[in-house]
Amino acid sequence: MLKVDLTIRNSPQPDGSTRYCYIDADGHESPNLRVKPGDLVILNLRNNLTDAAQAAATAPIHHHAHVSAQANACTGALMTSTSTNLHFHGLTIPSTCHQDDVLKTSIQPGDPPFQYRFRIPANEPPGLYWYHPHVHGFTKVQVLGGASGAIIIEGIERTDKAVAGLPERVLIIRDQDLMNPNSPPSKSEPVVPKMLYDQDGDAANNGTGFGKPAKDLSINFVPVPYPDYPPAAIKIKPGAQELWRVLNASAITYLNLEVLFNRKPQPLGLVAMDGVPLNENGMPADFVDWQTHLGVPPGARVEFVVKGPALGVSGLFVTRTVNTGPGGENDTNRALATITASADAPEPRSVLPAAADPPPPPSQPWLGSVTPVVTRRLYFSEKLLQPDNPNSATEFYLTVDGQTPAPFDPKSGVPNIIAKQGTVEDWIIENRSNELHAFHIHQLHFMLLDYMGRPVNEPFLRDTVNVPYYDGRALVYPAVRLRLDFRDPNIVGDFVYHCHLLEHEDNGMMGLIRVEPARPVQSLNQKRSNPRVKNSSVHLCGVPRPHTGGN
Ligand SMILES: [Cu+2]
Repeated sequence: MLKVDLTIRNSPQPDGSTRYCYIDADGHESPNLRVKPGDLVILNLRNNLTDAAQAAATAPIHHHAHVSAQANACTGALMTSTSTNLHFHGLTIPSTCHQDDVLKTSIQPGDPPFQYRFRIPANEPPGLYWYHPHVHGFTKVQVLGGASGAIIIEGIERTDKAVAGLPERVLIIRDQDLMNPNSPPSKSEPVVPKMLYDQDGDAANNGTGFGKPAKDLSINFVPVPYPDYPPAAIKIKPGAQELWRVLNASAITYLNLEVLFNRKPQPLGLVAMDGVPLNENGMPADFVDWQTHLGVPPGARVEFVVKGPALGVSGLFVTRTVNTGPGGENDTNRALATITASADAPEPRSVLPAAADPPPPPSQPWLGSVTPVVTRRLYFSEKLLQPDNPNSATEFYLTVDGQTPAPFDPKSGVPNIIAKQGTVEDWIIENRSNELHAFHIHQLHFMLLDYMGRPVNEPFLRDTVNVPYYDGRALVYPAVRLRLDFRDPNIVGDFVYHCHLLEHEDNGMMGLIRVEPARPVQSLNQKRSNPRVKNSSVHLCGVPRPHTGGN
């Protein structure tokens, strides 16, 4: 069991921004939560947010309102700039109150600590997950302010022996408003076209990889601010192999990670994506996918093996520019951390066990080999509220083809999609807008089948994926094709899918899905008295977990 008390706090900064943070009972900021499959998590969240002027000023949908401390946090659903809640990104746990509900759960300042209580499924893949607030309309301001933390499901060395015994580092990359917004770019950079700004005041994409970025980045809370990007420092023993577990906890910034030695990109041994080992599908127990760069949308995670430089070799951990499209924000080339080899480098705080039992065999056929019951088409689109004014407010939509585009309405409760537990579906996600978006769905993972109309060889899972922007000329919209896994009994219920650029999500780029039980509840009850039929129900619904209950 993991029991943790977290308080979320915010504090206005001299530059007018507001920082948000989780603090545990011992004063640790945004602690890494480490659990094993099968563990019970009891997390008491206290809301100490104050009405930060900035949060209220940027609130796009709701207005601040007085909320009674007596309101039920499970059903109150009043979401204001000082409300909060938690989403456990990537975990396959129920979307019910006190577990992973974000549709109704809303905790107000002055409420007694709110208890999250859930069991990590026995078959949750080992890897990097994360927690962050998900209050509709206010997610961006809280996450951009710093409210996020890592969840590590232990045991990756059981699934992938290539990482057994390696030291590990958890690196959390967040974004924040620029610390030096008025500075000219560094003189060492190429000259860029005149910077343009979007309606949020963020630097618009200039397509060069240089100039002012929309946001600054930080790595484990060490800021790496524009314009000179003074990097954080990582010390490592010469030539040592380590597992780096990197979370992009940015609100709106895409990453494209590289490790450079003497300016040359080094091989990065990818072993897990979005919390799931690449070899969950039955590939060899020591599988490593060597790459020279790793794209990481906001919300996504990559876990990879890195080899330290030799003594005297200068190492740099960087993110390369991402082309977010003509409507996107400026996402620049920048350093994150120097990597310096040193014989007396301190040991990383955590080392993976050297010897490990293999994990239990998968209880379900591999997702890639299951036939989908339906193919759906969804699309991202945007609409300027004053079409002749490019700086007017924009509505953001994520629409099921055939339905009318509309911003997500938290009060509606009417699902856009109804799926059935026990099945597998293919979804084609199109982008009809001129900026890059990142598709994410709660409670489950998917396989990327096609990217821009071409099949990709990705026999592994993700929970967040980029969907490229439309250039206004191509005959078809850019699209990805995904295979979504609705087989887990834990995911019955209502939950959301959305763009993980949080300003898009807050402004409506989200939809509601209802996953219905494989069998009507009544017939399940009838079958309980008949063991023979119960067995057939087990067969149809996948293998139920021994106990995944919450309260
Ligand atoms: Cu988006």
